[in-house]
Amino acid sequence: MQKTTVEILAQTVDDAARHSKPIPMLTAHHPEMTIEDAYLIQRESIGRRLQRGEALVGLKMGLTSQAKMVQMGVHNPIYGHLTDEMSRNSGATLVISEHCHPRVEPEIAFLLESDLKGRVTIAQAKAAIGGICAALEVIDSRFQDFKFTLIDVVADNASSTRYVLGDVVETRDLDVSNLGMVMKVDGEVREIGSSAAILEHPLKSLVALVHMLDEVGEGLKAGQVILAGGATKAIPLEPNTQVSLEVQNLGTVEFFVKP
Ligand code: OOG
Ligand code: MG
Repeated sequence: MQKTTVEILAQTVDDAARHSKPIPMLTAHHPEMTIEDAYLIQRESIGRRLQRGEALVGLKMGLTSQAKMVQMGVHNPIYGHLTDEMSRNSGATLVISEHCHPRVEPEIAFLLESDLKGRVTIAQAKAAIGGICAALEVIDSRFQDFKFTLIDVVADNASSTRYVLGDVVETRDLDVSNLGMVMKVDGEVREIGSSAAILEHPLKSLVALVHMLDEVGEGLKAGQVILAGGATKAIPLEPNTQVSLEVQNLGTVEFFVKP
């Protein structure tokens, strides 16, 4: 794919995000697009955000659980980039009209205290973690009806739009392999899961991310936040509700939803 086409399609997804206006899938008009093209478009669209003054603060894994793969009909893990503009504190209010059709999913986040690059092992990935927290990710596909192919969702920065982190638990010794996760709306249980649903172990998700980045000569940096991926299917945000997630040993994170 030509550089100019990459730039045009990056602008298309970026504009759809900025104006909360869903667009047709990019592959509808560009059936020749490859997954490599899609990641180039993703990086170009993040470049546009950085030019507007946003800062890159981390990365996310997506489609790492069976529940998510089944829900979206896409069966390969992917990654996306996170900027400071997407971050909200626990207790914040999120506004539905700032998005196309936002959904929320329960996650675990890692905060890195050292760089991670290359063909790292699970032990090396674990040693690079300085903190862990419960996280709610709000995703918002820019594609009509929240429907996409693997290539489209990668170009759309893995549907990233907002994420909310709970308090940081500063222990890399915590066993995150099978932590209970309960997501509630207005105090009513909506999704129940385990961190084991995230590629069998959230640390495997972190390792998979580092390996995918290594394929393009990149790596993770100290200070970055990494979302490991949704443990259950995502549910649509409903106006005038409170969404919370409790993760075993990690505490609770919550946000409020306005129309
Ligand atoms: C793609 C993003 C998936 C996750 O945690 O699985 C994702 C989507 O479902 O729109 O963030
Ligand atoms: Mg997610």
